[in-house]
Amino acid sequence: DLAQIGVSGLAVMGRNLARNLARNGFSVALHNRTSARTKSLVAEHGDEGTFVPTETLEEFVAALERPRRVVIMVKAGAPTDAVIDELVPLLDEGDIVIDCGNAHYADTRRREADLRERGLHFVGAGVSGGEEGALLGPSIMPGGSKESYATLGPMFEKIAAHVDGTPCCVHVGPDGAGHFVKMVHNGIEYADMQLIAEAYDLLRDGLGASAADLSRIFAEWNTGDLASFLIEITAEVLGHTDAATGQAFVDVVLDQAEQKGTGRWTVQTALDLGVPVTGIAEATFARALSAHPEQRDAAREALPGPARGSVPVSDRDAFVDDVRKALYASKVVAYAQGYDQMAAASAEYGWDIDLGAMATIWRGGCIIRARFLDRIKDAYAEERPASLLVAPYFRDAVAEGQEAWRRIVAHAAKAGIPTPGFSSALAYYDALRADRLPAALIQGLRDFFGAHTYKRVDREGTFHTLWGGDRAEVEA
Ligand code: NBP
Repeated sequence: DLAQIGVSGLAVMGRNLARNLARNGFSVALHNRTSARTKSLVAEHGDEGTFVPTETLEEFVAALERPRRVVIMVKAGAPTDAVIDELVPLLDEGDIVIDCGNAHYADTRRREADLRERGLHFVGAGVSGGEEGALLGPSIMPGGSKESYATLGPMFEKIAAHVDGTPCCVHVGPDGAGHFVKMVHNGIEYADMQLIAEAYDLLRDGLGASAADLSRIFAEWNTGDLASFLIEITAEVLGHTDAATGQAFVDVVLDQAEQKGTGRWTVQTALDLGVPVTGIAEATFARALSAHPEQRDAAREALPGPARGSVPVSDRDAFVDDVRKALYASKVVAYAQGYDQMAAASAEYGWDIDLGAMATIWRGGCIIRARFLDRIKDAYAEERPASLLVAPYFRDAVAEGQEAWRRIVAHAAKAGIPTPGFSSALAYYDALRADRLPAALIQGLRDFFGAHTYKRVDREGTFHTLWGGDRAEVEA
């Protein structure tokens, strides 16, 4: 019997995705560059469903029913191209190649165009949820043609996470739309984690709470508006004790954050689209700053400033609550910016992304799954708001928390605790709501040194002042 779908690339993600498909009743052909992974999967989990192990790509392709559905789950970049190049000559018109790795959306656009020319469908599908999600139900963000989704969608919707009976999988849009949205998801994940880390820092050093106290505080927060996977696992990580030393685990971990690049891609792309994603950018830069130990050593010696925790907190409970509100407000800003970026890309590439549906499919399976995504879904249910921040629910929630937010940012500045996420989010909020921005002065300066011209508030037209002469204004 021919298999309904094939998976090539059986490291942690591919292996679990293949098992998830098999457990849901689909027959799965298996392939990996080195066949040891294929063999161990069948040896350890062969009883979970119908697997068809193969050793060569030729065998793999021959094992699949047509049109073939071939999932590639290998390292992003050159390895993905290597597998596609080897695979394509073996396929027939109408077959579907699905890249479930973390590809850059521009690569996906290139591959999709290339395969389309050869009569094949190429689907770049974002898959979130890590190892466990792949096995038990990830959030899946497939791009590619509508036609390919018609055959693929029902399978993916079945293996995806479900929330209130709704699958966390939807056709995002053509070509690279799925991988774009996955990239922004990861960018928001960076921002979310940075904000959580700042809340931790403020409470740990600003208030002097222990890691165990903080574990309880985060567990408590996880019962309210902030309820989310990341807050839940923050409580877990902070509550963990290092077996070797008996210290809090968080205290024995080197404070240098690593990154695999999706945050950076999100920011690079946002710069090109002209969308301010300050929350994601600050989060990406904060990781970069942490990862320069020599510079930090030199600065620790040389730069004066207040000692952490030197600003007293009079009401501890009120301070904890203020931090919670600041975290929530900053998080809304980070999401608002990420949604703006998806909207801008959708317009730029003609993807017609349903932004409310993105919130729906992020409610389960993925790393940023959170209670408040339901509210985002609602915010996009009717007319698209100019910003998530002006959607009534979020407008009110942020307004309610803004006094606390301002107190916390001021406290952090006085106490020398860096809060790039909280502070930049507040600056964004204030800039967005400003009557007038100092951009007027910037335009004046640009006109002075470069004759870049300006517009006026009181008249149509484009103007230039003769700065080097009599300073008369001329129409440009
Ligand atoms: P890795 O990203 O570690 O890739 C390992 C797989 O790539 C193995 O199957 C390996 O084959 C294969 N491979 C490589 Br490397 N070079 C190859 C080549 N030239 N030709 C053929 N196969 C090649 O695996 P992963 O952690 O399972 O992730 C898979 C994808 O899923 C990645 O794109 C990743 O970014 C994405 N992703 C990962 C997570 C996560 O939590 N880990 C979450 C979401 C998405 P071999 O066995 O023969 O060496």
